[in-house]
Amino acid sequence: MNNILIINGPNLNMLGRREPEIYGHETLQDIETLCRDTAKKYEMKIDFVQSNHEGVIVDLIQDSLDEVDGIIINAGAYTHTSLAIHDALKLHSCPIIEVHLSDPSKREEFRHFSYITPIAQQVIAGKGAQGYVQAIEKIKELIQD
Ligand code: DHK
Repeated sequence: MNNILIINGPNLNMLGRREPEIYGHETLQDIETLCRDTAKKYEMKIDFVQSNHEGVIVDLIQDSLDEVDGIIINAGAYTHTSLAIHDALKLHSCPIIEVHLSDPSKREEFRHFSYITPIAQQVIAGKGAQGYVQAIEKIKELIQD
């Protein structure tokens, strides 16, 4: 069974009450349930994690080396700042999909650059919680190829 790691960065634990007009009304728990239902449908196993701490995310990425078949990451604000997360992801040879609930390219200029994009097979942005479902489907497709 394919094993997918889904990583959520800072402030994503506040979904539901965090700028709902931008991030939607779903909580992170709702998104986790959606991901678990999707993974079950495709007979995949997921680890769904969230951290507000850059080093913890780096540790999670390192610890998953040789353990996962794909990574889905919404690094939150670390998307735009973290060379450390970029470098950790580069250790992996499995497919990596970058997800954002909003579309950072249509927001403030400081959100336009991403350290994740250069190492991601695909970026899914502006699709809300459904973006996570699309990311799981894309990973499935990439693993099969
Ligand atoms: C989430 C965040 O926390 C922001 O810092 C990013 C991203 C966008 C999202 O849309 O999911 O800029």
